Amino acid sequence: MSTPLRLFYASGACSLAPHIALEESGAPFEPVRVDMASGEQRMPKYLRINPKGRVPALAVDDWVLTENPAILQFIARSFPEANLWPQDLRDQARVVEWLGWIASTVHVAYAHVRRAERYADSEAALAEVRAKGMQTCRELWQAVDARLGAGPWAIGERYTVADAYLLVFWTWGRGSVLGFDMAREFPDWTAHARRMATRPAVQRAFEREGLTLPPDA
Ligand SMILES: N[C@@H](CCC(=O)N[C@@H](CS)C(=O)NCC(=O)O)C(=O)O
Repeated sequence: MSTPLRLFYASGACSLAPHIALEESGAPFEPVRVDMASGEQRMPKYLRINPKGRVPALAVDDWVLTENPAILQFIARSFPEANLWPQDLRDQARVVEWLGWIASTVHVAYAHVRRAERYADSEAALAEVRAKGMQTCRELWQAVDARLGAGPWAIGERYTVADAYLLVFWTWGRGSVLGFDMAREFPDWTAHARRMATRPAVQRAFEREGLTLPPDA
């Protein structure tokens, strides 16, 4: 790939997953920070890049790719020497299963708590959406924890982009929105996060985004 990739990301957002994947790939890339606090993702300049008004977006010249599962697969398969995408067909399907579940179910459950205004209008309905979202998140966090039990990585012995994606939701679990005690409630997921934290690529992405590596304090 001749032109460097540009990754549009926001600190601590789900764009952390492709940020880690790019660091793992060893390929040169330009990280472009989008300031979500000031609503930069909804401003015309960014909407020209991604009309959805969301991060991540990955650009090569004028070609722009959005949606984490697509971006993660694209990065992993563009740089095969980094071994972020398995060869075995069943293993590949398992990675796609994780990416699909995280994007369609885990992330969406979190949005019911963090972005309840997407799903309801009245104060009473918003409170219900948040409460139900919280319950669903706890159930899903338990389900992820249970699936990670065998480890060391999401699909077993091989590290893949699914592991980078999972780390986003571990950090959101410890955050103020969900406020889970990750180490106590989700020990296998926390062991996975700790393994992630030993990887230089993860450390570089966390440092650039100003995030605290697991375990935090
Ligand atoms: N389905 C998208 C979701 C992207 C998404 O919702 N990104 C959030 C950050 S984690 C965002 O940009 N939110 C901005 C907003 O809602 O205004 C993906 O997986 O890439």
